[in-house]
Amino acid sequence: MKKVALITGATSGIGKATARAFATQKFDLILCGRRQDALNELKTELSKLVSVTTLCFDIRDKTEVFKQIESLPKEFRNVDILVNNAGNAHGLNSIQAGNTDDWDAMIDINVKGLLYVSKAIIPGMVERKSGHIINIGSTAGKEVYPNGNVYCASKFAVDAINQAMRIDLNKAGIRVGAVNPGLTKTDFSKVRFKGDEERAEKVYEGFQPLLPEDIADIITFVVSRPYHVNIADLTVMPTAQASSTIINKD
Ligand code: 8X3
Repeated sequence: MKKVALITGATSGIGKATARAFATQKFDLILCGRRQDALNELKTELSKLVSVTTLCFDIRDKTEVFKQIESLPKEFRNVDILVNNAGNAHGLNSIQAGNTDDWDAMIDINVKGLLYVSKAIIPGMVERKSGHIINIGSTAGKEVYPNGNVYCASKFAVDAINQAMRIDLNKAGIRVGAVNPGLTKTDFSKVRFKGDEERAEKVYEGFQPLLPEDIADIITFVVSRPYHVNIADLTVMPTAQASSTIINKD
């Protein structure tokens, strides 16, 4: 049977790679993001393989999240797979030097935005007693590292929400699991360092980081297990990474 997948943060990085991987699995796609032009571009590419619709909104905007998801055309309303991917880091400063706007952005996007989207999708899954939620966490949600403070806190929250969803949705028969990537070469560090490409590049120098396609491949594996198999929590790092602070660089 045809499956419908909704991916947040679908216009770049892990979200975009996951959209491409899901299209090869013949999942119909709801691509969510903040840039309509980038959404349109990906829609044009993937429409050759599957049915695609786009929703352009900022997951920080609670009203907009519900409005957009409620506006889905009938054939996309029954979401089988929700990939809570949208999230980012802003700044890498000590707690005493942290910028409160950065803190707001990380909590609003990584935690509250994830909750709003989930809240809009979960009732349908509960009604149908079927669905799969993949929460994209991070190694930063398993281990706090220097200057990671609020970003780590937001990803620890994702870890807690992932566990909580699994408990609360247990009776509804819904699969819930997290994929927690370590260092992955996306725009993540460019966003964290506010467009400073040189500094961002340095994060991934001297070793082979994960690529978004590596994570997309794993997400595809997770969602394609038989329905009685729920991969609850999966952490993946580059071979060169042993922890958030131990990286084998040339
Ligand atoms: C991305 C991994 O180590 O840059 O969430 O925080 S890390």
